[in-house]
Amino acid sequence: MAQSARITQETIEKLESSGLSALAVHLGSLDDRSAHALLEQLELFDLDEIGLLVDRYGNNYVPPSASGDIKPADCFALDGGWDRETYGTKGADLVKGGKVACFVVAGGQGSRLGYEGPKGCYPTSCVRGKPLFQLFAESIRASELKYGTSIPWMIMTSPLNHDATRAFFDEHDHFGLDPKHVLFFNQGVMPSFDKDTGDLLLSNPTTLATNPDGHGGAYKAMADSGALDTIQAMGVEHVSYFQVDNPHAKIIDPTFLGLHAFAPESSGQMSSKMVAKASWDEKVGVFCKVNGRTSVVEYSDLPEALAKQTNTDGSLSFNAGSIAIHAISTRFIRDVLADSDTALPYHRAVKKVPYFDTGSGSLIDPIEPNAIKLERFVFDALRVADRSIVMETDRVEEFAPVKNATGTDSIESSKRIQSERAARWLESLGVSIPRDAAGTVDATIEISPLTALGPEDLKDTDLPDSIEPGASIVL
Ligand code: UD2
Repeated sequence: MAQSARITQETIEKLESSGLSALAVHLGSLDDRSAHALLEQLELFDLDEIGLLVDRYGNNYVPPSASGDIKPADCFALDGGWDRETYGTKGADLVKGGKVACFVVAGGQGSRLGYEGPKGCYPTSCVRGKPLFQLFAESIRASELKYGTSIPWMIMTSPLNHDATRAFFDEHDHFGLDPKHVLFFNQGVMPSFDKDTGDLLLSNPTTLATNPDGHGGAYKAMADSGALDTIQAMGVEHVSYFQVDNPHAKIIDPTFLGLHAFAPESSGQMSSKMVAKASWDEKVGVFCKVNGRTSVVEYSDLPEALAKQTNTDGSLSFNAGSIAIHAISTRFIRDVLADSDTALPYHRAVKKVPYFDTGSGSLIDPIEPNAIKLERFVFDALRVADRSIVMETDRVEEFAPVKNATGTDSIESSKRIQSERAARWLESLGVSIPRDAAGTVDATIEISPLTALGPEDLKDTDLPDSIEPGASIVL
């Protein structure tokens, strides 16, 4: 087949020099239109960089050892010793001054939940089954009313769910938010490649197999989409970052924002929240000081001996679990982008990726993991911040993740935590709550974010004196 005029010798040589010769041969076998379609995709990538990444993360890959001096990170503890009130006031002033935007990473699918749509569309609230996106939108709306300001919300999607996510918000009229202040953008993708040969995989004869580039792709996606320029033009200086799978994330938290931006211990670049780990092997990243720098060491990378290490009182030494809640200055986002190769190394995952086999001309659904996927992690940037602080928060208050269909971090466990938090808010105001012998709430209680963002917002609400066992109530 005559080669397409567009497949110049230069393209072939570039592919071959990047170690992608199998792709060069395949391109040569395609007709013009097909070759053009595949070339268009290839031109989205820096093939030299891809060739280097394939070489580094393919057969020659050397796993990074959790090397260096690893110590537990310092944290601003829940039980105080620091001036929560002053930082809360300063943080509230930031919000009132329009200097804070929210940002949710929502590129993941709900597949671990057995739900095929965007995770944010998943019915989650414990009585009404409000979707995650609605709970966040109502929290933002309530915060706008509470602080008398507009709060822009960035939503990072992935090619897997971008259109469905946008359609969902259109269908629900942005849940009462001003559409001009809800900024959707797609994260980037990376080519998946064969773990043995390093060849880029195809999902069909004219399409590269790609994977979302990780929540660490958020920095580049914010900039490339123009969303970062937009929020900075609105006067935003700090971004409140959270994950779509946590309905309890306190996405406008003046105390955290004030500590992040004004504590002398903080450089105001990137700060984090933590909860005390439930167990040494809880599947959360752990805040550490690595060679003196605040870092998150993912649970899979923390040596078991350190994860199990205890203090003299028996508590875990490395007990600061990351719940993926951060405050990030817009200036720091620019700094990370300027130095992303250092700030955001790729992480390698070996996965099963169905692919088009150019030899046999058939689609292969591999039985064993056959491909390398590369992604970046948002928290790797912590190490390039000058002084990054970690604030402890309460697990029930701020961590009710929905990741799995059953068991740990499931919709069931999240609903139990939702009722527990609502019960604690009501008990703090004198409402009698039924609890079983184990102390678990014997009712299902949902408090809408539009009713209260915290117990302090219920002081003027008409509350029942008590709740009947087994009741299901919404406030
Ligand atoms: C993450 C953290 C873990 C802990 C836990 C808290 C990592 C690697 N681990 O575990 O340390 O903080 O959360 O719940 O992050 N996402 C995107 N685009 C992507 C990949 C992920 O938007 O390309 C989003 C995804 O929608 C989800 C979040 O990032 O909301 C975390 O995704 P994950 O499933 O990779 O991480 P997980 O939950 O295992």
